[in-house]
Amino acid sequence: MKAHDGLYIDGAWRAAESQDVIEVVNPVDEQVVGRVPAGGALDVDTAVRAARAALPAWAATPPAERAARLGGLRDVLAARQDEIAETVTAELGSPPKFSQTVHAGLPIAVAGSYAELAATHVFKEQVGNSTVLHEPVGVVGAITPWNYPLHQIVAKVAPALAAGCTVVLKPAEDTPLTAQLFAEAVHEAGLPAGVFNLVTGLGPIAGQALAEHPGVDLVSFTGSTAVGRQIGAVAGAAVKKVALELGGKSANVILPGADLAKAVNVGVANVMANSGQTCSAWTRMLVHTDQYDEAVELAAAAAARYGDRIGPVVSAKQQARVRGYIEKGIAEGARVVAGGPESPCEQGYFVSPTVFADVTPEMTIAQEEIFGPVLSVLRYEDEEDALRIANGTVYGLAGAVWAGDEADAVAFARRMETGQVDINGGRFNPRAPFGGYKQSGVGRELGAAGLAEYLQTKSLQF
Ligand code: TXE
Repeated sequence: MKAHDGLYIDGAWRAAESQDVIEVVNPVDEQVVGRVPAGGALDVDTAVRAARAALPAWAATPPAERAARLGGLRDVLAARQDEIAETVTAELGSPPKFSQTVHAGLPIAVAGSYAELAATHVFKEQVGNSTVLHEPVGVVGAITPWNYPLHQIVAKVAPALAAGCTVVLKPAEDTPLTAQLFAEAVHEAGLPAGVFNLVTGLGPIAGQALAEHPGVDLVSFTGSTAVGRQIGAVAGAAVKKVALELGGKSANVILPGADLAKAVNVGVANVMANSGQTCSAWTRMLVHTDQYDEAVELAAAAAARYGDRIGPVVSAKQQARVRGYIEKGIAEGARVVAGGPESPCEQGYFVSPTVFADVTPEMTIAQEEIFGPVLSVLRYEDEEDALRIANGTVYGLAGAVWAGDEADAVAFARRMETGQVDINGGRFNPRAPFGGYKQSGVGRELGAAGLAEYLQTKSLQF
């Protein structure tokens, strides 16, 4: 696997000040697939200075031209789709087909959507005697996780560039090779030097230095709620803008009258996708008590069919974490009906697709984000009970409602405290706003709402 031994700063690959190195491990065979620099505070400072220097010219570039550059970036990503998929598979361990369609396909669509939005967005409007200008926020510090390595990057960098901001990216230490490939694509697309900069490194070192840097105007973070809280505190103290996309514990609510088999099968597929490492995954399935036993049986059968078709989780640390949650579920009295804590393979960070029955709302596995292929099936007595359970966590990222009558599903969805809800299956829309209620985050990504995060407003009165 190709790996650069430098950082991409001011339009070129440069040696890091820091001598530290990150070894990238393939989660399937535990072999090292690349080594990248672990940048330090000095490297972050160099990158932020480059982004600041590039800001005035990029902010003043007409939106149509920024749109054209983003279109070029989309085309380079599309031309390199196979390479992206291979890189993600090498460092995340995801099955090749999933890497191709989702890990590579989705960010290409998102980059394309921002090429269009940059061209059509209203950056200047007249309100009575005022001209209202929507101006770039400035230098963006983007900190991304490993679960969707390229999507998480593009969902921040594309709208930031569309808005006229410049960016320093600190990607997850588990998946820096995809980030390097993205930097290559930015270069190939001919974006001006300094508009996008990449500092690979560790969270508490490079990530923290970026969040704290006074030259950063906005920190956009996706990751754990614990780190999000720290970054929010740092940003709050400095009165700088912050966008946080954090964890979830989403409910898949199956109302009586829904197509039960379809709702359960799609629900299991949703949790198992990407080995459960999706913040919006429907990790709690809520079923009416009359249909509970049938649903559990269907879910266990569906999970068993997944068997060897899901990839590993990202790291030994994540595998241990997920295993800990499965053991905790058993200890608290939930019943394993598929999978369990034992790894199905001798080598690699694999976790068996696991389904728990007899889960009650207050159990740890029904409250905390597991981030592995683990589904909890809960029972409810009536719709009010279902709503109370669905809304009964600190999170509010996503969810699903299934009903015989779509209007019933919509009525229920409107009462859910969550940022997005799929109705009778739904289909992911890369242009619809994505983000959380409650402790799932602050701000939105994707579409026009995602672009708005990177703009600030100025009014001129006449
Ligand atoms: O996350 P971290 P981890 C959740 C999920 C998972 C758990 C832990 O539940 O099991 O978080 O994953 C950087 N200052 N999600 O440990 O640590 C880090 O380098 C600045 C949900 O991987 O939050 C990486 O780039 N940055 C999620 C990014 O933060 C810091 C996706 C995320 O890592 C930092 C991933 C610090 N002090 C995990 N410490 C989602 N919402 O999609 C770490 N980082």
